[in-house]
Amino acid sequence: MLFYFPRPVKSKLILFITILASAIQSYAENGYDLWLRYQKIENPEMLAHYRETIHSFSVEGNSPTTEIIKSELERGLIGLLDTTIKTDEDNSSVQLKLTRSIDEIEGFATKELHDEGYIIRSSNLSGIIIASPTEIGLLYGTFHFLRLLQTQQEIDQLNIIDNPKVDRRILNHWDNLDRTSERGYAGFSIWDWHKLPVYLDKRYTDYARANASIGINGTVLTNVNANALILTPQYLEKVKALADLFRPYGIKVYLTARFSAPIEIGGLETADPLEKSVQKWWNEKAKEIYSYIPDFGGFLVKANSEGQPGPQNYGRTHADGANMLAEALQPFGGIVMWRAFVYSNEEPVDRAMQAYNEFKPLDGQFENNVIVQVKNGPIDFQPREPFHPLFGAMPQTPVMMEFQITQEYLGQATQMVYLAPMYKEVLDSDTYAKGKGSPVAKVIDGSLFEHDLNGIAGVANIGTDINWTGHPMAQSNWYAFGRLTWNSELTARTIAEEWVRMTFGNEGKMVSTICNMLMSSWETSINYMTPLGLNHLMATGHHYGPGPWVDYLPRADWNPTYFHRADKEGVGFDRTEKGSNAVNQYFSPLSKVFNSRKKTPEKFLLWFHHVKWDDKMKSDRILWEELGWKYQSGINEVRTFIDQWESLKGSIDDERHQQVSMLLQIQLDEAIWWKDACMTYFQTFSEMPFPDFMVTPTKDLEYFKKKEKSTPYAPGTRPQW
Ligand code: GCV
Repeated sequence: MLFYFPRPVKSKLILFITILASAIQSYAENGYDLWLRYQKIENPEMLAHYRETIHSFSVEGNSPTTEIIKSELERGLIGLLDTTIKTDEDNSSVQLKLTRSIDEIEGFATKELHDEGYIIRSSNLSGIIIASPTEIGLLYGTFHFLRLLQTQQEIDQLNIIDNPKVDRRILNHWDNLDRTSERGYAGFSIWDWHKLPVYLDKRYTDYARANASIGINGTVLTNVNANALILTPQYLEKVKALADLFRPYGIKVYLTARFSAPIEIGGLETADPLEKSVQKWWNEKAKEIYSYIPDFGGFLVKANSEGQPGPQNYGRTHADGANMLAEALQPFGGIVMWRAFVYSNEEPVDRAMQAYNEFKPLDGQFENNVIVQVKNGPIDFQPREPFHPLFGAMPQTPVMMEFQITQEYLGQATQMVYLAPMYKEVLDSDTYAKGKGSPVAKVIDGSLFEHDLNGIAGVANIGTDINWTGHPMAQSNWYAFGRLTWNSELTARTIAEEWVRMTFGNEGKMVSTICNMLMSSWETSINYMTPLGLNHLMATGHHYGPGPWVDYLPRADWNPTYFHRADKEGVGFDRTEKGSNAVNQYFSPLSKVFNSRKKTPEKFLLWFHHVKWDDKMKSDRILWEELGWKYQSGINEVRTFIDQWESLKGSIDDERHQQVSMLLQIQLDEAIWWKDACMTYFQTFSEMPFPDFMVTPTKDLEYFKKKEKSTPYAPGTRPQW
């Protein structure tokens, strides 16, 4: 059909199209594209150089994964170079070649490459070559190459060999079947179970693509507080639809297994792992799952923890439970990730010690396809924790890391807190398990105790919000988690810089300003929430805002008062030999360092010591003043973020600039709330005046106690609580 527009209509139409185009332009900056925006290279010389170097590419092979590679390269190169790119099928004159024929690469030994690894080489004669033994490796190499362009790197002398340090790089979604997301702050779960398996939301592909771009190769779709229904045929069909979609991106699907599933969906009377009927049920269930999903990754299990059923309900051990599931999965190559996040109500022992006490004696008793998943610290994803003493303590058992990407205790989706420095602090911590030079990173990549099974999990911060993560800056945590799971040696700053360049652009001042903000944001948040080793001071249930006075919960160790132990004398949990003796769960010399008031780094002081209010700190201030100093510095630092961000107005699209501005204002209000509430509360013990340098709270304690109760609908709350 042909339309004819008279002249004035035509020019109006052109105007309309122009307006529409610019509207689309600003819509495109709503954050949905994450770090894969592929905007045209800003630097004209770089652009010219890249255009000259790459105007055609070829990809060996013809499979769903190679199709993804081709379309990613086309999308990336056309976007970044704003020019036409040829896909050269006959392979003759291409400048960018992707191949699996590694043997042909001169001076290179195939054994240098892991299955998912790749090389990227450039030479004047033959252009650029990306090679890997697998198609997934080629996909990773593709994203790496595009990242080089996105961050405007030189590509003339490339000689990159890149292998993942950890094999299982997994997101854990705490997503429920009703689409709520436990500790999720970015809307609802992206899994639309109701419409699956027929309706495949475009988000699923975009999710897989984003994950592949940072090397994530596994996803646990469901909450560890599990629902057995996910294991029924009706749901397995839905899981299969997702697994089929994720497969060409190298992503395996895993599920959470509710330990009592044989009773709930199997009609058995028991879930006792030593019962033959129960074992048979799981064996058949595993077989059934693999009939839907031949490359199913395995189970993640939370058992006998926070009310979840488990082997101890039948007087059995965690090893008995894990091994039963492991045996069911063994014929198919699946694994069990058994969580060590356990603590008991009946146990009078320091909560920080319970997981170690429970699991260490089980070392060596697990089947070889079981890996114990341990949170980064011994309590529960607090703003800062010393590393979990189980890292290094179970030499005969593979142990994997569980980080939290979603910011349950770290400002949720209203605060900018870049977590890579925290991940790094933990990964780089020396456990001394085999003497000096035994960092956590080496425990979890399997190299310290020579385990082939190894992994890192991160509790996802992804939801239905248009920008995926709620806070635009929280995308950096998803990105950083992926990059560090691939290579724990990258620095937090390097990762921040990559992310900023790809997410906002390459302009120098903007890059350094945002990187500076990100890099100090974690320490800042600790300062205004839980300085000097304090922890778990959050309000109850949703953990949003301060509630250090909470002492009425049914379990002692759910109450903030249990964790800070403030009294007239001082504050902090005595975990020294004279106290709970948790220090002795660490190897020497750490146990000695943590046992000593003087040697313990001040960042962990109140974690390990009960310290007098008037005790002198390194700064020469007394503890009470130091607390005030930290809280006030946190606030001052947020004010600096606001100024820094304001200085970038005009260099970032208005939409995201405004969003972050508004959120920084909320962050400032929340920081002040934290300082005022905590200092007012702790003053009832210290009975000392607020220090001069601290802005005096204008409200009394009753006000803050009421305020804590005024947010019953804060997001992310456990639906059952
Ligand atoms: C999934 C903390 C969280 C819970 C979470 C639990 C866990 O207690 O508040 O929401 O439950 O950790 O990791 O199992």
